[in-house]
Amino acid sequence: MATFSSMVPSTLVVVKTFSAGTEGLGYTFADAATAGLVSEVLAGQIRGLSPLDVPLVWNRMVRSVRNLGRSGIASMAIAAVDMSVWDLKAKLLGVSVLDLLGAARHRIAAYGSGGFTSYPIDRLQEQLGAWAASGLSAVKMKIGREPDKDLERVRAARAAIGARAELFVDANGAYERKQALRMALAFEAHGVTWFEEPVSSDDLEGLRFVRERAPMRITAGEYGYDSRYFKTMLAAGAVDVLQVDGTRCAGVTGFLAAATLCDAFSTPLSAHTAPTLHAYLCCAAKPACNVEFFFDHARIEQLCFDGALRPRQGFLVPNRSKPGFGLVFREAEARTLARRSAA
Ligand code: SMN
Ligand code: MG
Repeated sequence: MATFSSMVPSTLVVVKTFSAGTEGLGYTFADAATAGLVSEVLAGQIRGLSPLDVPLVWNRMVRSVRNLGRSGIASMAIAAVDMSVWDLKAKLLGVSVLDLLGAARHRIAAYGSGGFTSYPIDRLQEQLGAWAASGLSAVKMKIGREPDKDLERVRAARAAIGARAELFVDANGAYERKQALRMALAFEAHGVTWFEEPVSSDDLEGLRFVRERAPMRITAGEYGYDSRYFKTMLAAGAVDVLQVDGTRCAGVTGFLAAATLCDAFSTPLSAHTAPTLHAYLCCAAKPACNVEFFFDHARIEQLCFDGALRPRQGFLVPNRSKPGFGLVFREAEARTLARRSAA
């Protein structure tokens, strides 16, 4: 477990599982308490099970957190272990996770995500402009902390990227319903094509209200920890694109279940953060439309893992020549970096 300071401190929790001398690797971005839950609760539940029987392993873990609460930290802990078991299974079979799951596509579009509200305009423009120039077909910025400044920031972002890329905005639920709608109509003039969490994602009627009146796609789902959450959001007609985060919704297994729901509701799926993990999953999941290349997680993946993916001409391409997720944990470097970051 290692904490990296940046705009918001991100803690990387890495889980190793073992079978027949082979090591599986999984991770999540979560509170440090997640690591304790893995070692104190989950490890004892799955010891001795076969990594080939992933659903059995997953069910054991889910059952073991019944009285702790299935969402939040417990779900993120299960996510890291589940990813590790999928990685282990693929390695034992000598294939990449994408070959194990079967590919629906060979590469997936990545969108650059950063543009934090704490950035001054020049930094915002530099970051988004560089992503657009590198070939990413969409970039995302944060809005909503100071609503008075949002339009000016959106205008500046569009000026920096020109017509090269789509512009996405993420309000993290900062607006009231009608305020969100007014902003959506104003953003349209700057070609915003994706409005994430215009109102709180707990307000499903509010999301639907904005969705039915705004021209761009309305998206949400990043706080989804289980299938019931996603099903409720989809059934409410709240989103044009469902955002799913496998590091939160109980891993590869939970992500694939969400993808099946997206299929059933004819709704595209976008992966939230953790780009390397999600590149593999989005190439396997039929309804996937893109992966978020979230600046902070991409940076941590690059620092901590050999084999972390970077976009090539706007796409993430899983490495099918390596077993599992193709990652090697740079443990010593990660520990040093985390210590330095904490100092
Ligand atoms: C986000 C929230 C929490 C962690 C990472 C990223 C953000 C996003 O809402 O969608 O990028
Ligand atoms: Mg978001």
